[in-house]
Amino acid sequence: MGQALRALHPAEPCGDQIGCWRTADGWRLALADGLGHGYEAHHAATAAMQRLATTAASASLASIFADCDQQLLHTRGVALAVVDLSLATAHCQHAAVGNVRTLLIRDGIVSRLGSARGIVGAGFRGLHPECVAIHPGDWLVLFSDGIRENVDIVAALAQQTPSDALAARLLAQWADARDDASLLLYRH
Ligand SMILES: [Mn+2]
Repeated sequence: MGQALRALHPAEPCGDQIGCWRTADGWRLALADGLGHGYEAHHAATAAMQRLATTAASASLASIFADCDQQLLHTRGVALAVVDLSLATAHCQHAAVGNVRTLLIRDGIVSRLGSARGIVGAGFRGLHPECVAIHPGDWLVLFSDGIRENVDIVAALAQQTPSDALAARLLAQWADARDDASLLLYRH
């Protein structure tokens, strides 16, 4: 596991937030991008993480997203991706709303998991939770739209193991100069 956040303006809190929690049989990973940047974005993203931290891992992603949508009604709202990984079944459940990315990288092949249209906290449509198998050596890579779309993630992760230092180094290379940025790396 590795993670990094970078606020657009060093004097402001980061409007992107990452969560990693150990669950009964695996991990919950989440990345939220509060709309815009600065204090209001930070507040919304932090509220999403607090909600996810206290929601049972057994709850379905559909109910978790519906709950977060209600809880964030009075915030700016967030784009949000959540992965619930079961080590027992070697599968993960994934769902996302808005402009955040989740990639599954296997043997150098990138699969992009789906994200519904909308904003958590202001409504969304077409949430599509997916269940995908995870194999030894697979990477899950979550990042916000503060990272440029055209970066060569496969090459950057070759021969690497995930760490906060690696995430920080890649974020420094890839972060856009116009937004907060965040990157979460997991290797199975
Ligand atoms: Mn953003």
